[in-house]
Formats: sequence, structure tokens, C-alpha cells
Amino acid sequence: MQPDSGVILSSVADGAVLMARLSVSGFEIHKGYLSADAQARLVKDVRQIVRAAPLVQPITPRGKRMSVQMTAAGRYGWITDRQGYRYATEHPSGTPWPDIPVSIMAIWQALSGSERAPECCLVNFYGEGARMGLHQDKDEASFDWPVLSVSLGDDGLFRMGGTDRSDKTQSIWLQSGDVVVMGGAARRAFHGVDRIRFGSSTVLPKGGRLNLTLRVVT
Ligand SMILES: O=C(O)CCC(=O)C(=O)O
Repeated sequence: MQPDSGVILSSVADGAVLMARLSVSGFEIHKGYLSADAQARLVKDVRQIVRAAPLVQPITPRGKRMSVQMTAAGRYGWITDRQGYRYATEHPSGTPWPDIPVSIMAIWQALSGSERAPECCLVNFYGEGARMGLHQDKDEASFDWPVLSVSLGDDGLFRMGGTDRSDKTQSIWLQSGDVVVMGGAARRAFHGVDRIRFGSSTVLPKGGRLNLTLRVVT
């Protein structure tokens, strides 16, 4: 992984955790942004979301079951089924999505630089063997607002490309507590998760990786 112009924008030791801000092809990566306490709080809040809106393992419009399990909080959740990829105001069970927890909104306020508030917090759960293919986030009405991603639990190998699927890609292991802001040119860039290191973190006691993405939808 090559940071842009070899730049580590900032790094600071916070106890045993090194915080660093990297920029890779426009992806702003805040390594070690969340403290262990903050991560534990977020996991608790995500459990509340999942209680209200259970995880589902959706199918793509072509009928392929995704390996990732999903749910959401906010006015909209992103869903996929035979009818297509889209945002919906209700969980597939027909209930509205729960509110985005304050702990998650605070990260958006601190790092997004956006005037708009997120309307969706998509929750992805990666169990053993789960992955997410290279894709663009393009179901939102505007690309003027960033997508902000929070990693919790096991390490995930995050692949970043350009605006064409064939553009060269670079990868970085995201760890629990890392936050990525995809804005500007990176907002339309292809990205995905090739694999996780199942059991590499104790943040989720049974293993697995949670990823939260905050999106302005309308
Ligand atoms: O899990 C991740 O780090 C990325 C998730 C993602 O790309 C998405 O939800 O669109």
C-alpha cells in the first residue's frame, strides 16, 4: 500500500495504540481512531440496532446470496433482492429502521466535514469466509457527500481502486477502531473487502467483523 506522495499526514501515539492518518488515492484512513472504550460502546449500540432490525443475508438481483449479513439504522437502509439494489425506509420484515445511535453520529460530525447528516448507517457483518466484491456506492442521489466507514472486530483486507473497475488497486488491512472517509474523487471509487482474518480481534467475542457505513441518501 502506497500512501499518496508517501505522506503520512499525521501520527500520534495514544498509550499503546498508534493513531495515524493516511491518504491513499483519496481514501482518508484514520488508523486507530477509536479507543477501546469507544469501540466497546459502538458494539453495544450496534447490538441494539440488530435487536430492532435483525441481520439478513440478502441476495443480489441476479439471485446470488451475499456472504455478508446486513441491517441498517436511520431513515433509510440499503437493501438488495430480486427487485434490485436500493434504499428503503423499512427493514425487509416491514418495520422502520431504528435511529442512528449518537455514538455513531459523533464520528460523522468529527470526520466527515459534511453539512448534511447521514440518513443511513448500513451495518455489515462479516462472519468467517465473508467478503465484499469490488463495487462503487452509487445508489445515493448525490455524490457530493462522503461515505464514512467504521471497522470493528476482526481485521479486514480493504481494497481501493479508482473510478473505473479496471483501475489499479491498493489494499490495506483495516483493524478495529479504524475509520475511512471516502469523499471527493474516492467517493465514486471502486472498493471492497477481499477477506477477513477471522478471530484476529477480541472486540466481538465470537469473532467476525462489523463495518458501519454512514451515507447521505437523498
Ligand atoms: O466493509 C467495509 O470495509 C466496506 C463496506 C462497503 O464497501 C460497503 O458497505 O459499501
